Amino acid sequence: LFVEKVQNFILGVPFNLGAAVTGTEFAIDYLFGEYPELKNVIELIEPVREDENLFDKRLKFVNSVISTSKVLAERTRELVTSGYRPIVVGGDHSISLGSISGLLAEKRDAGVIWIDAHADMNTADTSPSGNIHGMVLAALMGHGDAKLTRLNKGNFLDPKKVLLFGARDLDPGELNFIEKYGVNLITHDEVLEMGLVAALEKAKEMLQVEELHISFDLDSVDPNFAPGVSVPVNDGFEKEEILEIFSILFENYKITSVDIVELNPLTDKDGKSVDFVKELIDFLDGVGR
Ligand code: NNH
Ligand code: MN
Ligand code: MN
Ligand code: MN
Repeated sequence: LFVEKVQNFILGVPFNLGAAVTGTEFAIDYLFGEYPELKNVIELIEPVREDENLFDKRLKFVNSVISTSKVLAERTRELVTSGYRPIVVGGDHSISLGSISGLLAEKRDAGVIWIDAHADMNTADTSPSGNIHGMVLAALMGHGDAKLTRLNKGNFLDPKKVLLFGARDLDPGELNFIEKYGVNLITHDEVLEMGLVAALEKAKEMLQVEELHISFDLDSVDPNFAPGVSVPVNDGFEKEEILEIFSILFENYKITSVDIVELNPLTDKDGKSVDFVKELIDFLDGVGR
């Protein structure tokens, strides 16, 4: 049997307005700038900068988030339709509103694993910060401000097809959300208790989908190994564990697309985080299908 290898296609999105701090807008240069040959194999999605109501503390920079996500959604959809696997490198996590909306426009039944210290399931009403990178997963399931939920044109994610993996910093509103809508959750503590392989077995039982999008937030990693993020949280996965998670997911599912987000050059130390992200991108290049 001849199985054609799915070609990865890297989209770089140097965007930071979904987060409170500056930094992630420099991640693409930080990653690819010193490798001109790599810069040839990535395509840049230029952030769209819109006028904003700076008094709106509930949905900060919402117009720019939406406009940028629209462009990214369109491009992601085209790539998926053409048989590519988009690898969307951020940028802050708000860009997943674009990548996942684009994917769902083409593949309505795909699931999502959200590997993150956080749940990103706040709404404007529950958010402690007003930062949209903490709201995108709720919006993709159809909850939150209409400005955000409109973006994917009703192709909402079914909570049963979403799995939060490795969360260790959940806000009260997010815990309610998870309970109320039945979102699948395996916390970082649970992974430590069960062991990684058993946790991924459980993930397989919970997430009964064929096609899967991996949304990888670098702050899921222990800050000792990847300090270069915007919202660090103590503990977290080790680098080898992340590579093992990706390997097993590629065995268990058809991986349609991947986000790699929240790399922040301004908080990185000794290039630890950027080296790890490069290693992950190299790994994705080598995967079999
Ligand atoms: N939960 C917090 C918020 O809504 C922090 C979110 N920050 C993230 N998410 N980096 O991945 O603002
Ligand atoms: Mn996140
Ligand atoms: Mn996070
Ligand atoms: Mn640890």
